[in-house]
Amino acid sequence: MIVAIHKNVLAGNEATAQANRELFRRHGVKVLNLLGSPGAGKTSFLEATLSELAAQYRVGVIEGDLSTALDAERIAGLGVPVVQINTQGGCHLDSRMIAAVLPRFDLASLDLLVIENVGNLVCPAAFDLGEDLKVVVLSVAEGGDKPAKYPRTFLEAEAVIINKIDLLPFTDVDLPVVTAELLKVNPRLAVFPVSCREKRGFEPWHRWLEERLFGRRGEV
Ligand SMILES: Nc1nc2c(ncn2[C@@H]2O[C@H](COP(=O)(O)OP(=O)(O)OP(=O)(O)O)[C@@H](O)[C@H]2O)c(=O)[nH]1
Ligand SMILES: [Mg+2]
Repeated sequence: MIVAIHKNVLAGNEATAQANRELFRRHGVKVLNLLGSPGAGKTSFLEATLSELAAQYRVGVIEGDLSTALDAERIAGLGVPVVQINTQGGCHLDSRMIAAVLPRFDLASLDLLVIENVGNLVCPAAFDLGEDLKVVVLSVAEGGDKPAKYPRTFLEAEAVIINKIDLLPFTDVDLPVVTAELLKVNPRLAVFPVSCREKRGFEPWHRWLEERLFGRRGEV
């Protein structure tokens, strides 16, 4: 019984995700779904990425959180159009929440829409939003066992950002080991170690993203 209800929820989600995807395709908007644990550095990573990308591409952002507009306020500070969704306790965004806020964007004037999902390594991976790709932010402060313990999220993703590498000396995480763990779970992953705090490691990520979404090589 419970399993059947769960399936219905996902089936309903999938239909709206497809409608979102078709809308994005019609307007030529690429969509990135950003996942990761609470505090992994998703918003910090987005701020650092946007400070480069927003000069070249027209970007919009949807922020997902249980409550507050704190992340949206940070993104708005960059002059990027942003809408905050509060899930009122819900542990993930779903495609209907996204569909409900899309009229607040002029999609025709966007190249890229980034959706920062609710901080959670489990639930968001099960809900297609209509995005082109999922990227996970994993911080070294979380420990190196997270890929093995939460495989679904890493299986769904195309890239993983290993954030907070400035903190490596204070953790027991070894960068080559955690990278190998990630690739054991999903050999297709592109892996980018960065420090948002020290603003390093971003260039390969920017080049990869541009190539993946816009099919071009070059500086972003
Ligand atoms: N040392 C260090 N701290 C970082 C780095 N990136 C982010 N932080 C800090 O980590 C904390 C959480 O960062 P956020 O960007 O808010 O994380 P988040 O994943 O968006 O958090 P939620 O949206 O609440 O899930 C903040 O105090 C950041 O300043 C980093 O590269 N190094
Ligand atoms: Mg955030």
